[in-house]
Amino acid sequence: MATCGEMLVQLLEAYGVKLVFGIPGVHTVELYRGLPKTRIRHVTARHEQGAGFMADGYARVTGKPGVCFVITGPGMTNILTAMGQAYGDSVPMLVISSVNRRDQLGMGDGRLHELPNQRNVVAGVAAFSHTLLLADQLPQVLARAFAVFASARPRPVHIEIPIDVIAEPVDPTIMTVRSLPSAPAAAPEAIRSAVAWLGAAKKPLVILGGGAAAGAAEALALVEYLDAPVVHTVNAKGILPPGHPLRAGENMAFRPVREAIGQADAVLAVGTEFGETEMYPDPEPLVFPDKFIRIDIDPEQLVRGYPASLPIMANARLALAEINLALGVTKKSAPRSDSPGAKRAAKIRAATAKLWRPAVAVHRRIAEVIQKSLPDAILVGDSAEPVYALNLCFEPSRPRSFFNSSTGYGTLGYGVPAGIGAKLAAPDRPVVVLVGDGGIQFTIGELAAAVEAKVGLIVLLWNNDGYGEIKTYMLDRQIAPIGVDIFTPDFLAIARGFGCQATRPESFEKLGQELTAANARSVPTVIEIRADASFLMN
Ligand SMILES: Cc1ncc(C[n+]2csc(CCOP(=O)(O)OP(=O)(O)O)c2C)c(N)n1
Ligand SMILES: [Mg+2]
Repeated sequence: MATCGEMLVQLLEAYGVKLVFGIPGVHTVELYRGLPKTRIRHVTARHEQGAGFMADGYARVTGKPGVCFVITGPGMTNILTAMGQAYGDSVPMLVISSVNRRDQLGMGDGRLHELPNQRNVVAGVAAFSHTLLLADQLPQVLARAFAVFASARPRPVHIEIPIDVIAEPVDPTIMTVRSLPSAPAAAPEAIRSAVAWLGAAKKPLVILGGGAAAGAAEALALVEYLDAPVVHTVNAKGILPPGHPLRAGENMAFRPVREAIGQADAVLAVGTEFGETEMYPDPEPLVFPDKFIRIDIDPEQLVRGYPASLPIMANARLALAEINLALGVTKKSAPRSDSPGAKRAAKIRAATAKLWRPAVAVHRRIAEVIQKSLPDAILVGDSAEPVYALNLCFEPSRPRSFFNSSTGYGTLGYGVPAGIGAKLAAPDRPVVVLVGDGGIQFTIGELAAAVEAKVGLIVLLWNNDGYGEIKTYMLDRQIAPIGVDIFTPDFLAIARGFGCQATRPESFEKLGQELTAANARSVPTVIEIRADASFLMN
């Protein structure tokens, strides 16, 4: 007879799970007992928050849920921040934790790792949080989790298993995977209305959000057919290939973008919640035309914030494919730079670029070196100056290749561990982490996890000796900059101590060489750029 814990890992494998991120403890060892009988690889983090961010990075690159094993109590509270980031950015994640024995739940006896009402603590950052009270219920509860990942708004799911239940023998014949529902398609009448509006529009505009990445090819074909300028969020980057003439730009805080939205005669927004960080730091309200179509998998999202005049509840790919079919969009029409839509897009782009802060230019040059040395790189960012700059201008080679924690929940400490997850998801692609000296200190221990997992991650560390963004914010508001000029350690020595390669290039040319060399290694490389380096000033 197998135990509940052993069956759990077998079921995970049957659902396609290849990697689990975690830190074992006496409360979760029974989850590990069965692992050697599967092909699931366990990647050990140095802090549960790191495990959660790794799962997040893995999920954003693959579109599949990242899975974590954590202990009751501190393991669970440690991973909450990562779940918060994944919740905010609609990332699929499965967190399996232990919890105290059933007969001890809620008793407050001071048991090891006891966290009163653990499930309630987690519920706010999860699609659902479930306590498995009977081992036989495992197949149903796991199927519920994978049903969310298959066909609902992606979000973290938490399943906690009492330590007596994990060790219980179960009947293997009932431990089976269930057929999962397919993603929802749109109502035919909604598609007909959308087609009528879009087909008749003279000045359409399309806003793409992270949810549209699921239908990237369909979205690209549609905007080219419509000749519609495209505004996209950070998580939609890459849906339009680099240099695409219809790219109008990002960040809806900029007046030229806002005006273009207001002047369009039909707007289609796909898979976006119009989050505040897409309009940061100046979230003036947007004005939409009467013909405002939204496609979203989350019905509530369609009536929040900017409610659509034509709400379409569906998976983005399915809805876009239906619209394309009805409009007769068969294949990609070659993008033309002299079309009316491309001219509108170019105007918005040019007017917006004039409003960027001067600091953007430095980070753009660094990004150019990255793209020249490592053209297909995935850029995983923390929440730091280079990230805000590249959110405005970077054009990755394809979707799911540029993401960071400056969006949504906006935590620090995401970059390094999320980069590890991304590299494990796409081992053949370069992964470059953009992180500041403040953010890296939150999760610097994960460099050890990266060395151990043999991931050739590239960490581009922007060192300005402090919480630069917050210092600027304080100074702009005539607040004395307290708490922002921080002591920063010798990062190169620390990186080497962890077993990483470490270097501080002093020219753009050297930076390019270091990036290329780093990409050939199977150990991580930390490349430090000092914000006051003289080569950046030229
Ligand atoms: C967990 C958490 N604590 C605090 C903040 C507030 N915060 C946002 S950016 C920032 C500065 C980060 O410093 P660093 O990583 O060095 O980036 P820099 O702005 O200097 O480029 C801080 C403290 C946050 N976003 N998340
Ligand atoms: Mg800094």
